[in-house]
Amino acid sequence: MKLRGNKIAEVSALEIIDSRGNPTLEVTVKTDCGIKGCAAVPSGASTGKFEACELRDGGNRYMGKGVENAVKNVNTEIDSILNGESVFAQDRLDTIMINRDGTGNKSKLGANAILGASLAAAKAAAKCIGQPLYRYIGGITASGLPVPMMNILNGGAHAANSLDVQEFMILPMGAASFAEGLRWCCEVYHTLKQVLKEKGLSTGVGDEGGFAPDLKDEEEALNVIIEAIERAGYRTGNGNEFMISMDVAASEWKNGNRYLLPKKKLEYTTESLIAHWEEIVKQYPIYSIEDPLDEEDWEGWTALTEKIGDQVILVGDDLFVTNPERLQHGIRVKAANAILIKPNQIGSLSETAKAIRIAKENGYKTILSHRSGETEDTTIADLAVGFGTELIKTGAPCRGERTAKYNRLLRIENELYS
Ligand code: 2PG
Ligand code: MG
Repeated sequence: MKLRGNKIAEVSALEIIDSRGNPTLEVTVKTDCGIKGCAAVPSGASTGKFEACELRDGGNRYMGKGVENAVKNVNTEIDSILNGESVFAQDRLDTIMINRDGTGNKSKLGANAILGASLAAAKAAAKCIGQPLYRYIGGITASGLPVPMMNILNGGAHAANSLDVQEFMILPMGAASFAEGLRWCCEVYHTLKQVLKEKGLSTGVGDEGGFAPDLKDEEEALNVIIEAIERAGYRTGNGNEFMISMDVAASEWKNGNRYLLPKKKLEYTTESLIAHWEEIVKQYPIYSIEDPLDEEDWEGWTALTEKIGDQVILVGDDLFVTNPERLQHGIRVKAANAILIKPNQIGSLSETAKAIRIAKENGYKTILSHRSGETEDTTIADLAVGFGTELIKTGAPCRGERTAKYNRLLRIENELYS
């Protein structure tokens, strides 16, 4: 069967701004019958060393962060090499762009340029068959909603406060539906605001919409979160309504062969940091810890996974950077038991799909994730449902670029089950 209008007629890009006021790309793929797919590319702050290259212009414009060169690469090279190709041939489209780029990290065309075109092509393909993106990606298997890992306290590189751990998240594990879980989380978020106010602490928010008060350390942060959960009428712990997760982003702490907490100026060795996480897991209802160690500390990761990997989910973000090869290495050395999936870390939809497939085949949990710099684009909500990732990390119920994803998931759930 020949599908009408599935050939790419034009790929174009526009420089837009993200939630931190930095420029990024919005890419549009137009087919020969005028169907358009459009995707905007997010951007991280605590980026992994092994991520694909986000092409930035340098110079004075936008403090060096302009993406005019990446836009030009889309409008010229990518437009010409994808012209006439089918939007349904996702693997082929991505391979054509990767080969033309020719570098190991997409630094010539820019991973931001390639990913934008890759996602926009998939969105155009979905439109060509009159289906939402999650259905195009997942077919009949796209049937479950991810559990939200809702960020409610920000620290680290995402906030100008005293907390060294980057993110504290709540997980409504006991909820019967996505909508119910989201409601519980919002109730806890509001209650936390009240708790912080009563303690005379700031209720200003960080980059991902979580509050950013000056708290002493992660223990104090976990205590105020538990207080908020209980005051909102819920319980924490296995089998109860809520569990808690942290993203340490420990690569930001690495200093030579030690860990130095940049704000508290506390120092750890790999061994003492492992002992610290063992203690935290013993004392608190922790579901997962993301990047508890540095992205190059493979031996530490293996030791930590061996010690507490049967009690807690250990998530590799900067460690794996959504890269199938780094994930395969991690599986071989038994490092971590979950992977954070950020399409812009690797720079194409096909490679993102491959990382998810490998993770699932090896029993690693998968978490679709936003970046700290986001736009109103909601593609990751559809990817989470389409690929069937167990979890999604997309910030607080605050700031439009975060709520856009939650609202998209509510609409998908409504479409599937109402
Ligand atoms: C992370 C992300 C998203 P950034 O570390 O997991 O929360 O942050 O986009 O700054 O890398
Ligand atoms: Mg992270």
